[in-house]
Amino acid sequence: GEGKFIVGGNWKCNGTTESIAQLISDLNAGTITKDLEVVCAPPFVYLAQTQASLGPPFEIAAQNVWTGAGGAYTGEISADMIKDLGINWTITGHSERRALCGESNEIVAEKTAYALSLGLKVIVCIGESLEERQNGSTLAVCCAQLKAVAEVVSDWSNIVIAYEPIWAIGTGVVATPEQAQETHAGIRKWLAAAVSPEVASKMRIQYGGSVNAGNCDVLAQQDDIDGFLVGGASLQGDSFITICNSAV
Ligand code: G2H
Repeated sequence: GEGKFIVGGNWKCNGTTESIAQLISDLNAGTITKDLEVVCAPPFVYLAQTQASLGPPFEIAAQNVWTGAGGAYTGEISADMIKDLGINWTITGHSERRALCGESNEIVAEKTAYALSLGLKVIVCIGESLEERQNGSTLAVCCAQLKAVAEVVSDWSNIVIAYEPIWAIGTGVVATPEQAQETHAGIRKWLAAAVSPEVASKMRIQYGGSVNAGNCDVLAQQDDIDGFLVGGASLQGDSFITICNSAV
């Protein structure tokens, strides 16, 4: 794609005050040699700590938001609150939330649209299961996930798509560069037809799923890979900095 390379660090449900202080200190001490965007997503309870200590170029994201404004939604966090903190990003639709918390394509789309309506930038996660890949429905699944978004969103300029094949998440089984490139190209082709050629060419599509310091370079060189969403390796400052510096 045409946009600036963008790497996300999805810290998931990990960390303590102490470990996060160490990670932030390691990130701040790291040397980023490339011109890219970097967004770190700590657990909600560590957002304030991260905001107080993580310096540029690192930006901060929430890992999830509620579908709309606040109210009687015990245990939820609204996009309004994220915006109120001065945080500009959220992730939506991570496969762990789709699978473990029952978030449908429609719920993910609603969350995405609401966050965008407040001016947040959104990393929307999509991806297929192993069974879906094996039965040849990878692109159909990814495009159905995006179609739900297209039904409620008209301006895609603040969206980044993270393609994360579920079988590659946290498993150590990374998609091959060819598999990732093929799916990214298919997603971009769908965007061109279903949304517009301009949105398609500008869209940043991140790859996620067992990205690490050793496999990032060859993935980053694929034409349609415009960044990464990194889980496990984002918890180690040196690995995450290496991944950021794979930006092309
Ligand atoms: C995929 C990814 C981050 P990991 O979930 O979103 O995690 O890099 O640990 O596979």
